[in-house]
Amino acid sequence: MRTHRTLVPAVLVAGALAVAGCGSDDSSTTSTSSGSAGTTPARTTDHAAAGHDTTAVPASGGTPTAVKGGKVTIDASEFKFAPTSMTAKAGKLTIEMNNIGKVEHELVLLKTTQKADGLKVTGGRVSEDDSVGEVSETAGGKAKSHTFTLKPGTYVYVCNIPGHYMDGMRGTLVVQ
Ligand SMILES: [Cu+2]
Repeated sequence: MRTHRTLVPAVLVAGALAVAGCGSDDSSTTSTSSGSAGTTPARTTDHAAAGHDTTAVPASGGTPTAVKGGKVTIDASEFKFAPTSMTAKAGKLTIEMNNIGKVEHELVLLKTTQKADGLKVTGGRVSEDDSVGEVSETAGGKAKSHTFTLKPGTYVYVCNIPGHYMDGMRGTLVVQ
């Protein structure tokens, strides 16, 4: 299963970069597309060659935000977090979730080596067995904080309100 799983994030990263307007070199590719998906590993290297830093980009895409001072604000909305990838130092980290959306969101932090977009979904939610804490459900327009004590490793943060993870509410945190 592992060899199969590695292919998917590569394609997703390529797609995410294209959506983010990373260069204009992709504009003509759709004209020859005949619907056979998943054949574009070359596109990732094109972006790397164009000077975009793809080496440290997790599956969720974007350049990791380096958290300084042990505190970070993550914006939540329908249906995403911003930023979607972060790095932080081990120890205490206060995450303020600022719900700039209209519906309720939460932020559950999971210590896992799985990719942010690779968690198993059951009934619209992911398992919280690996949870190290959470910013609990917060209404639209409100903010709430939680202070975590984090060991080095990789973490994924999700909104685990049914359906929200699948709709894109996930991100990656690397603790050093
Ligand atoms: Cu949500």
